[in-house]
Amino acid sequence: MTRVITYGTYDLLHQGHINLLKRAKELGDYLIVGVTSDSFDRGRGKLNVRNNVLERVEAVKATGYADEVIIEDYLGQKIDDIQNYDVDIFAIGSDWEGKFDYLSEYCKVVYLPRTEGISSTMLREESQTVYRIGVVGCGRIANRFVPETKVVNGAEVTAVYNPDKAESESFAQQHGLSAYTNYDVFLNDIDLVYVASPHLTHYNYVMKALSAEKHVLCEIPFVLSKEQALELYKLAEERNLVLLEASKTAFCPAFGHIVTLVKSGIIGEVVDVKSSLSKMVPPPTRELDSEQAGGAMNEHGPLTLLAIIKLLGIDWLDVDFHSKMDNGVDIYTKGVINYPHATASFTVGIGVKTEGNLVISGTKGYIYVPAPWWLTSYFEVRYEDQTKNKKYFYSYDGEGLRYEIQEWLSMIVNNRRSCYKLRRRESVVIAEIIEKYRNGENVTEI
Ligand code: C2G
Repeated sequence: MTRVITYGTYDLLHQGHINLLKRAKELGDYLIVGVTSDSFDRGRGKLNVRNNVLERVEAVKATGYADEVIIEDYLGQKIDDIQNYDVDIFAIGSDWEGKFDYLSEYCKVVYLPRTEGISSTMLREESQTVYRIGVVGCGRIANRFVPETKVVNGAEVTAVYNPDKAESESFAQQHGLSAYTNYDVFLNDIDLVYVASPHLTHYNYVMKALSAEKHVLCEIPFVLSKEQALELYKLAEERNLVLLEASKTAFCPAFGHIVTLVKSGIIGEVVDVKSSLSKMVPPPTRELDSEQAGGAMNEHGPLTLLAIIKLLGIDWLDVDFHSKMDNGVDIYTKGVINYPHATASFTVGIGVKTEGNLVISGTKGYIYVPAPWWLTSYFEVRYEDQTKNKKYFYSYDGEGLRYEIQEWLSMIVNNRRSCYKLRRRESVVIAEIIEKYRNGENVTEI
């Protein structure tokens, strides 16, 4: 009996897939089909897959060509499968010509003709409205945002708004966009708004965008008070719009895995979370300007607090802060947040350098995420018995903004107003703690 194996994502299963499976089956007597897992696809940069793994497995089974369906979940698995399943022929479409020659050490490798004129990408694009994104602000993060949108299907940045004409035009020219200096006209010409302007302007821009029925992704710090955060989320809810805080770490796959590992109890009960982030900024810059809500807390509070809130929850008891000030802004702040059965601390610096790691301590072990933990790509779970330690590696593609953009679009397309990766109530608590700091509550100067 000749055993054949083939692999694929099989998203939005189409005639090209069916032809391929038929040809693969005809090569032998028994066909094994490896369907990629969702996390495997994310890991190899396929962020736009529409059907989940169960739907894709069902679609492959329904073709009637597969004698057996397996899940492909890790790099190198093909070699294991070929040996485990006693495979004679590995078959794949001709778009992979040459790429799998290394498997010929284990079995025969056949590249089958690919069906022209159809692909999952084409189907995704055909069935999808392409939203026009308008960017508010022309700073560093806005510059990084535009190229990241290009790897996510379903949206395209078409416009930029900045009250300063020269800045708006230069940004537009650089990225091939239309430049606007009138916010109302700008809002009229786009579908979605990404707010990446100076901190103190977020509230007004978001408010106006929601009032104009636009979905919004807003940079961190989202807003600087609990009341403003609540008001904006309420408005979004009333208008059935997506409002998402662009806290990029929340959406990156490795950070999500840390949260689920912790919640599943692998380090026991969490007793302490320590998160730290420092980035030195040379003057003169907005970050060091007290008039523009500069300071380490405003700048890095959102991400360090995100880690604490995601891991320990929103029911904190009290918080105190210790700051080193310079020219009216905190260049370093250390905060302690107490919970009923746990404690947490964070350190943020823009004029003091410190190790930027994340340590989550539990009753059975701890998780160590080295700097820069907020761009999570690697972490370790450590125990007293070191033989039980485990290391986790992830890719963190590009600037990492693609994950939040993908989530934002997915919420819009699927009509989801809330996202478990960053709940609205969690975002409100982050704004609340930053507000307490700004109001000088329990702040000691050092
Ligand atoms: N295919 C085809 N004709 C098309 C489209 C796809 O013959 N018009 C084939 C591909 O060449 C592949 C299979 O259908 O053999 C599945 O394609 P995808 O779902 O795009 O999966 P892919 O990303 O090619 O995954 O480990 C996974 C494999 O490396 C392949």
